[in-house]
Amino acid sequence: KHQYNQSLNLQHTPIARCGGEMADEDELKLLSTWASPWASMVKLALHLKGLSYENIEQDLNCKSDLLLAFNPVHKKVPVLIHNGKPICESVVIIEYIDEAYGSTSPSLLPTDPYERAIARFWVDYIDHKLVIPWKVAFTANTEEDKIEAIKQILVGVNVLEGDSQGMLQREALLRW
Ligand SMILES: N[C@@H](CCC(=O)N[C@@H](CS)C(=O)NCC(=O)O)C(=O)O
Repeated sequence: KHQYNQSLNLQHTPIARCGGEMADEDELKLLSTWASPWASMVKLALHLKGLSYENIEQDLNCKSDLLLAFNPVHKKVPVLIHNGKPICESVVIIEYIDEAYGSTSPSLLPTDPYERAIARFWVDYIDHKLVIPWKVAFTANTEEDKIEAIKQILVGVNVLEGDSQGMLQREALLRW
């Protein structure tokens, strides 16, 4: 086992036990900015999972070596650093912490595969139809671009609310 770990340079790496518990020291650092909705989603997930972490605020106008080293592909926040290993992209991070800390905290995703697929569908929907247009509106250079992005958000919200109304009605009908 020792030789195997040495060949993979795993001798100092904490081992993820089955069920997701982490052995030895367990350190979580988050590269984020206060204004990032994607970083806020990760912070919310960390809080829901009851995990403590060190937040390292980033200046996106002058990106740190840490951010460039840990997210060389996109150079964006959020980045979670778990025991020195980076995980990028908010949804990937959230699913990672849900799996890595599966047995020690409440699950964020449903256990049923179909329900998981539905949850992922709405996560993707919110990202593309609400959060991305919100960022466009926030950073738009012209009033027209801003108005166009806000219109897209309103359409997205209507679909979301319409569906939740529909689901509530279906639930009520089923109970009746
Ligand atoms: N798809 C990414 C989006 C992350 C993102 O766009 N982050 C912005 C801050 S809100 C960023 O770091 N921007 C820096 C840049 O674009 O150079 C995720 O879900 O994590």
